[in-house]
Amino acid sequence: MAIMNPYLETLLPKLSEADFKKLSAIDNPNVHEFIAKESDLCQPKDIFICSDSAEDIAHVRKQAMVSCEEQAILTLRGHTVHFDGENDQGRDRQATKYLVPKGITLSKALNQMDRQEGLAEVRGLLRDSMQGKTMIVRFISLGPPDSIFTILGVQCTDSWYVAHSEDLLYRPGYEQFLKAGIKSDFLRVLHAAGKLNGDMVSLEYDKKRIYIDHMDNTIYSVNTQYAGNSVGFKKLAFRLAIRKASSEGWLAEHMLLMGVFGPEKRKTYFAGAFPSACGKTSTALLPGETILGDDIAYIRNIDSVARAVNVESGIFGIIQDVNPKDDALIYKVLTNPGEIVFSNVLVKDGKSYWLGMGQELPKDGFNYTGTWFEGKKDSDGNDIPAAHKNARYAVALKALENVDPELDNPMGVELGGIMYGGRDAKAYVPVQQSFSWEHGIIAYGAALETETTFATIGKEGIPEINMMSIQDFISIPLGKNIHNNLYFGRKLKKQPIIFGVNYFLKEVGNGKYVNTPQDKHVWIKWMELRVHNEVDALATPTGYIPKYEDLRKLFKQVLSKTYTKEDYIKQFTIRVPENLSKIERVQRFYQENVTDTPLELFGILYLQRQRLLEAKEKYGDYISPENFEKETSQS
Ligand code: SPV
Ligand code: MN
Repeated sequence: MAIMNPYLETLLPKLSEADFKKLSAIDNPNVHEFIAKESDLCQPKDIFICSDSAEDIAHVRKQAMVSCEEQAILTLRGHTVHFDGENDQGRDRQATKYLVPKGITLSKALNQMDRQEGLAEVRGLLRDSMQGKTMIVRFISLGPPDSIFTILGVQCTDSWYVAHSEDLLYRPGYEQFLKAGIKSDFLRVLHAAGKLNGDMVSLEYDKKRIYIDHMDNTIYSVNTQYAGNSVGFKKLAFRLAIRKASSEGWLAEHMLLMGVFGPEKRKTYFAGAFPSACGKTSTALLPGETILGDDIAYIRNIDSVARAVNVESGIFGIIQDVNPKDDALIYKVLTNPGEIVFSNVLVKDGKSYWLGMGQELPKDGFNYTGTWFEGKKDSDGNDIPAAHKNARYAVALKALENVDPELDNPMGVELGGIMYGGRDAKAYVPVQQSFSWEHGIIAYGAALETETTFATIGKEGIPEINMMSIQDFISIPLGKNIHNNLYFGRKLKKQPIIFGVNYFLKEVGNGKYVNTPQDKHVWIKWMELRVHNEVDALATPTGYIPKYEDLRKLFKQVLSKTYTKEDYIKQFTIRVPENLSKIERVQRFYQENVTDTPLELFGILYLQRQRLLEAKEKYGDYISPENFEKETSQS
C-alpha cells in the first residue's frame, strides 16, 4: 500500500472506500497526481477506479446502459449500440492539434498550435465539464503485458461507453500498474464528452478539441464521443507512441498484423499499412488465415530480426460492406450472440442493420440522426442514409475463431513481409514487390497516395499523400520518420520483404475497379510465396510483379476462379504517364512541406522515373506485363 500522499488525500472525498483501496494500492504518486489534477479541473461528483476485476468490468458494462450511452440490441445477447452526434462521425483532423512549445515547429503538413495557448484553451473547455457525473479511471497495457513492447496508459473519462469500449479493444493494465511501482512511465488521457443532449450525444461540437501535449505525455479530448477521438488509446496515444519509438529506435505503425499460410501449413507473418477505410481490416480478416491485429503495431529489432505486436486486443472496425460474401468471418461474429458494441448503425425491432450488409434494409428505424425514415433529409437537403458509412463495431479479438495463438507473445512475431496500400485509382499495379528495403520504404511507403474517406470528417475522394498511412498521426518531423524507417531496416540481419498493394486501381477511362475485393487473398498468397522465394517475378520499372501462370494457379486454389490473361494484362499493365505524374506529385509534396526529407527519397524516385522513361522509349505509354523479363537478382 502506498503511503498517503497529498494527491490521494485530495481524492479521498470523491472515492468510495473500495475505490480508494484500489487506487492507493498503486505505488506511483504520478498516477495519483494525474487523477487528482484532472479531477480538480473537471469536478466530477465521484470517481470510479476500474481494477479490471470481473466485478468492475461488469459495472462499467452495466453503467454504459444505465447512463443510456448504449442501448441493448434485444435480439442478440451481448449486443449494444451507441450513437455519436451528426457532426461527430469520424476522426476530426481540424480539431486535432499538436501543442508545440514556442520556437518549435513540426512539418508544415501537421496541424499544430502554441502549447501554452492550447493548454489554456482545452483545459478551459474541460473545466467543470464532469459536474454531476462520474469520472472513470482505466488502466491499460498497450502491447502484451510484461514485454519489452509494453507501454502503460491511464485514461480518465466521463463516458461509460468509452470505458466499456476499452474492455473490448485493449489489454487490462491495472495489475501491471500494481507491479510497475514508483518509477513507471505511462501515457495520460483525459476525455470529457461535454454537454449532452437528450439522446446522450455531445452537443457542443463546435467546441470539440483534441490536443496532444507530448511534453507531458498527455492527451486532451473534449466535446466528442466518436471512439477515434475519445478512446485515447487508439489514435491519440498512438501519436505519443510514435514519438517514443522515434527516440528509442523502434517503429510504431498504423498496421495490421496477420499470419498467412503457405504450402505445408507454413505460416508467415505480415504487417500492412493502409490508410483508414482502405481495406486494412478486411485483409487482416481473410478467411483461412490468422489475425493478430487490424490497426496499430509496434515493431522492434530483437536480435536483428523485425518482430511485431498488436498494441490492441480488439477491433474497432468499419461495418459498411461487411457481408457474408466479402467478409464472412466477421459477418458471422456480428450476427451471433457475443459482446459487441455497434456504433451509428440503424436499429429496428431490436436488430442492427448497416449499409452493404447483403440484405435489404428497413425503411425506417433509429439511427445517428434519431428517428429515421427513408427520404429523411439533412439540413443541406441531402438524403440521410439508413446507417452512417463510418458506422462501426467494437469486438474483442478473442471472439474470433481465427485469432492467432501468438497474439500475446511478449516477444511478438517475426515479420516476413510488410505491405503498403492506398486508394490509388490510376497508377500502381494491384501487387508488386520492392527492389530493396529502401525502395519499398520510399516508393510504396513514403509515396503512398490515397483519397480521403468517410473515416475522417470532411470531403471524401480528395487525393492526398498519406505517408506510410500515418500522416494523420505522425508527431515527429516527416523526414525523420522516413529516416527512422530506412535506418530500422538497415540494422536488420533479415529484412522483411516490402510489397506495394493497391485494391483500388480503376480501368483507364472509366470508373470500374479492375479487381474484386476477394482478389486481395490471391495477392497475399503470392506475397507469402515470394517471401520464401518460391515463385519468380517480372521486373518492371516500379517493382517486381507476379507472372500470369502463378496467379492463374493461385486464383484457382484460393478462390476457385479462372483467371484470364486479359484480366492479368488489364491489372498489371504499367501505366507510364500516371506513374510519372505520381512521382511528380510526391516530389512536390516533400519539397514543399518537408524540409528534412532524406535525400534518398529524391534519389530513389529519380531512378524510378528513369526506369519508366526508358521503358516508355521502348514500349510506349501503357506497357503490357508480357514485355517484362524475369528478375535477375533480388537486392
Ligand atoms: C481509423 O480511422 O484509422 C481507425 C478508426 O482505425 S479510428 O482511428 O479509431 O477512428
Ligand atoms: Mn486505423
